[in-house]
Amino acid sequence: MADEYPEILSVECLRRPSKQEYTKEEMDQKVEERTIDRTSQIVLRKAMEDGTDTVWDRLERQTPHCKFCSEGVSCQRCAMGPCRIMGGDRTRGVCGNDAHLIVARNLLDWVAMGAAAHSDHGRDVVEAVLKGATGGAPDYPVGDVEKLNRLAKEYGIDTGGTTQQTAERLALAMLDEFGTVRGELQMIKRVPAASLEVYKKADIMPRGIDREVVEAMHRIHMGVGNDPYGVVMQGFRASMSDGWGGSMQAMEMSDVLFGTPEIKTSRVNLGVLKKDHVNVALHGHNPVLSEMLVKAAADPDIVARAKKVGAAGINLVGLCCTGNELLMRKGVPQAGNHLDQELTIITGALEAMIVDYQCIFPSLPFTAACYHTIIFSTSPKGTMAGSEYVEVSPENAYQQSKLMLERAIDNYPNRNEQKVLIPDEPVESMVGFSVEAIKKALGGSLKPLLDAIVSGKIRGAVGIVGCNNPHIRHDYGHVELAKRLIKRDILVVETGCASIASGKAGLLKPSAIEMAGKGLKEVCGSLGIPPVLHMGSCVDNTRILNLVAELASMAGVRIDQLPVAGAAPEWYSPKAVSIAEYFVGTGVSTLLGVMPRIGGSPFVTKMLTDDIEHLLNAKFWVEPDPSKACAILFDHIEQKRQALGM
Ligand code: BF8
Repeated sequence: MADEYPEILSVECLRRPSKQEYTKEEMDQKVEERTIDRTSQIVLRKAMEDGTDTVWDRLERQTPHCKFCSEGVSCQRCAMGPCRIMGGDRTRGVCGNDAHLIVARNLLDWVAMGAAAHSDHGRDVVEAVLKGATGGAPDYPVGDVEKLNRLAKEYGIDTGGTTQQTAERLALAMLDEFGTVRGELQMIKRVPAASLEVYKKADIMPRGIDREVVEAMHRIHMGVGNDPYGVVMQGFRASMSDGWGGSMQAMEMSDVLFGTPEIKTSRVNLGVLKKDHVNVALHGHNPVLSEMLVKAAADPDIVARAKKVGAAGINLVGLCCTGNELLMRKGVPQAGNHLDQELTIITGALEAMIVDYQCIFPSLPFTAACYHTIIFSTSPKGTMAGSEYVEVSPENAYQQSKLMLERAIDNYPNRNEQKVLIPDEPVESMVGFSVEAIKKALGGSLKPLLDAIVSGKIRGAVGIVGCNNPHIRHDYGHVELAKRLIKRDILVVETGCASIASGKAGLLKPSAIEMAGKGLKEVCGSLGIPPVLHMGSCVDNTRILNLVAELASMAGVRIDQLPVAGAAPEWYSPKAVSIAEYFVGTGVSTLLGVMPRIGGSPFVTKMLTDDIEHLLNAKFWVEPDPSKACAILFDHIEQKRQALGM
């Protein structure tokens, strides 16, 4: 068996194919075209000179893409096909489905995938709380008792006994929501009653987290969901089970375990790596692992071992969303976002990268083989060919974390100084804007923010969220949109890779108010905060849901009446599709910078960008140009203001 897969089992350096040679001029041009971040440019240039393959090189080799796949009209859902809708006499697949149904099913598949990923992450966090409370995982005590009690009250749980008893009851109540027989989720009731009515009328109230994902999978099976409208609508309901269920549980229970984020300052970009330290990058999503690594890195045995090999210490840095979680709570510096994951290795200064799951390139062990980096995979769900597997669970996380850090330290002498390039000057960033932290900054409530919006000093707010996608110049979509919005006095709140893009571009510094319009500058300047607020990881998009729910309740209006919008300028992931759908489902119209694969169906495209507004009072736009995107969002916000008589 092993002989059949030699290329998988031998972990060899992933080189750019020799036919894909770049001249010096081409390298200069490509570096500029591929990313706007200065430190990413420096290391990308090194990658090209080293001949190491990157995501951009692979995209180039995959281009041009299949038109049928890009428009969503290829179907691989059963063994009678595969089919493509090509026009002429081929307007239906073998089973008789047309372009609209194929597009709708493919879209629902993506939403379900994204909702499942977020929610399964949520389940892992809740299980860690449960194990911490019942003695199985003593390294996970409750870190925020106040939040625990607040949530318990919301779930109607008695807080009379010990903290552990409350945590156990709350965790069980949340786990019950994955397959509940009660038929409704608890936290969606945070929205104003009038918004709830809209969801009920549209029939997108989620009945259970697993249930909606399973039903989505059922509906896309051949011969079940045979009506594109019904198939698309199930996507909204599945995404709502993510936003108001799985992701919200992940966010709230991570706060319960590790503390609710508070405002703090840290540093961002590839320059956070240190020449004289053992550098270890934490990549993935779940803080259950990364928080333990932070704890283990402070263990005196570990520190002493690092010194013994001649290093000044251990330097933990974050990547992607687990990095965002650590940045928010612990101020751990962030090396970069999605398209920086390979570059972090290519600096030649990384002793180890420790991953759990989601958004991790399967090629990383092969990139690492060009340098000296060890890739550790840790989750049974996220095993990875070519990595070193160290299984981590809440029961053994501390010991396993120490073990991986020891291996990283022992790898420090293998660093080849000739191959090292660490760009200098990380950018200072103010982070940690949980809703609780925003309230604290405002003196205890969101009222001053609402007043500033009503008075017009702040015209409204936009949540810029989501990924990087090599189809878009790295960070360009996020940064250019954010700059334009703040100039027009629109407050920007950010999560995920978008927020890291802003950090690298200096938009998370309080001094960035100089780029803002007069009113926003005045409000943020008086508070000493930046005009772009870092609200965390992708599951922390639920903090944005809570923010709009509270603002709407305070104003006595529905969420869809607020002068707010969402934007995902560089999205790539099915998780982002689920987020976008629960934003729109909740009542927050959302702009996408990358066209989803729905272009092959005029019906589905019109439904999402137009007709759905009659049902949900919110819709999608697709616009890759930041200038035009800003104009769309600004007009939308002004229309909402006008409708409210502001
Ligand atoms: O969950 S923003 S690239 S890292 S999917 Fe992934 Fe997108 Fe980054 Fe986090 Ni979210």
